[in-house]
Amino acid sequence: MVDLDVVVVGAGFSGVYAVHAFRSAGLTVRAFEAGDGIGGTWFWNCYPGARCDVESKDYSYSFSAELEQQWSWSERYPAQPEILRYLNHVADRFELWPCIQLNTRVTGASWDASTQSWTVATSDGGSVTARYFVSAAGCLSEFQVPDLPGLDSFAGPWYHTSRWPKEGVDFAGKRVGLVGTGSTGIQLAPEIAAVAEQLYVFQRTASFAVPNRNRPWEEAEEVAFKSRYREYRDEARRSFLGVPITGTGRPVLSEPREDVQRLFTERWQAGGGMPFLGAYTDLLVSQEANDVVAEFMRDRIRETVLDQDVAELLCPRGYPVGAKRLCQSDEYYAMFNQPNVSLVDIRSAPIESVYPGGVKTAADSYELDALVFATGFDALTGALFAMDIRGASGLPLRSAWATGAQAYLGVAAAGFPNMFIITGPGSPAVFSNVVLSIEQHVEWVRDCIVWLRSQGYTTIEPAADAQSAWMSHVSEVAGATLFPRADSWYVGANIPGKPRVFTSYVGGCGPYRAKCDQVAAAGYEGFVLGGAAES
Ligand code: N01
Repeated sequence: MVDLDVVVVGAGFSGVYAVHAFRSAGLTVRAFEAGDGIGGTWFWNCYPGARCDVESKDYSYSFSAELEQQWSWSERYPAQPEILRYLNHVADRFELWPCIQLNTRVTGASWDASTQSWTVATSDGGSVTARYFVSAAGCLSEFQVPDLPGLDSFAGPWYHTSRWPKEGVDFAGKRVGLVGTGSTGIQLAPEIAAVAEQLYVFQRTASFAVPNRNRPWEEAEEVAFKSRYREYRDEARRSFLGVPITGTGRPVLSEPREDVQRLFTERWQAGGGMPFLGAYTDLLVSQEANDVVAEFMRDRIRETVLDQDVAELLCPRGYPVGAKRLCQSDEYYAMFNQPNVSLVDIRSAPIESVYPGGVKTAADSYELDALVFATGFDALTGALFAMDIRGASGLPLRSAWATGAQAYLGVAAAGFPNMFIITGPGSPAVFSNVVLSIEQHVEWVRDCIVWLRSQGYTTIEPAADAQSAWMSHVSEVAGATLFPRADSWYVGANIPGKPRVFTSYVGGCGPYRAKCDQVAAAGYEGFVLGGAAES
């Protein structure tokens, strides 16, 4: 006898919904969560300024019409504390707590062919067996700190944004160094600059950022929007990004220049990244088209930042807009006009070491009281590899994916029976409104398990040829776009030694959903199904 039908790893947006969906389908389920609260990304990344760049009305569950009608978001873009409150509300409302074990990290999971079950080991020394093992550990969970010589000798405190102290940090009157200028660094920097004596922003690569134009969500607007929430969700499910976006439907290169300037200006004023890059059909597939939007954005930096040398350094070059995640901020560029903020170019003069009093680059030394790393994550595979996952014949997942992650439809891996990955490599998750993708994945996995039981099957795993055909398709679709053309976490370039592979599906949420539905309707085509368990 196995202990449970399903073990879920993690209790972020994926794990919380997985618990609800599986339990509602009559399955016994337990989610293990390493943190002392639920929320995943939104639990750990509690640095000042943390805010989602997808609008609240989209970045929320759609599975319950009552939930979406009764919950009120206060702002256009939700801040981290509000998202955390929302997830806790969901866990209370649907009484999920009995199925969630906090303060417990999953350390390993191994497949036992004789019992057709997974044995899952946890950090408290315990273990449970389950028919299915579902990772909801997230794509951006394993944080990375650069291996800087001398970091241990630093006399002041240092922080990574993804492990921010819950009690907060007081930078008042301090000289602070911030390493990393991606989405996280850009959100955090103005918050530090508002209180610190001096902020040094150590920039290796300049990022493109569009304005948020965040604002309160007015009651009248909310009421009007909620009157057609269901239709809107349906549109979102069929859309490319998981958010309905209206573009011109035309390539930028065929448009009169004045029209392009006018439309980009309108969208810049309105704020938000998705409407901006969705304005024309060729921005993410043609370098020449992308250059048009890139130059528009560089002009906005030049007109915002007073010191033109600093502005030029902040102008991103050498990769297409959107090939690194497009950042959003209303304050970042203007912050460089403050006298207490300095931009340090560590591309031309890299950080060489950390000493007790600060940071030394190839060009200069910077006296610091505190150091902050907004240096990102070992994305997509990091959290999976952090567990010792062993499939059929004891094969470690790490070995199976040594040359790059492989997953059929982004949800299951050959050689790992009865294992599912929510937002896995090969899925559109990180290129979409991830909450909508999570719901689609979880519901697909739930329906699959329910169907297997109804048909008397006890095992499922992808056929190797179906998996490689899917990953070839993923790669082919990506190759027709500009997405793989930057050194980003999308391709693993931020982690020394990681194979450079673009493993996200950029063919759109709607087409992806249709493909998953078609596979299910054909009796889980491309999967190998096994018969009755021995015990
Ligand atoms: O991480 P990143 P992030 N020395 O990898 C620099 C999501 N997110 O935490 O570009 C010096 O994007 C690195 O420089 P470079 C979102 O999906 C969403 O900011 O490698 N610098 C870069 O500047 C996002 O994409 C939201 O040259 C080093 C930065 O650190 C993802 O999380 C908010 C370095 C890392 O940027 C990750 O974002 C926040 C080194 N050794 C995050 N190593 C919203 O919803 C790295 N860097 C708004």
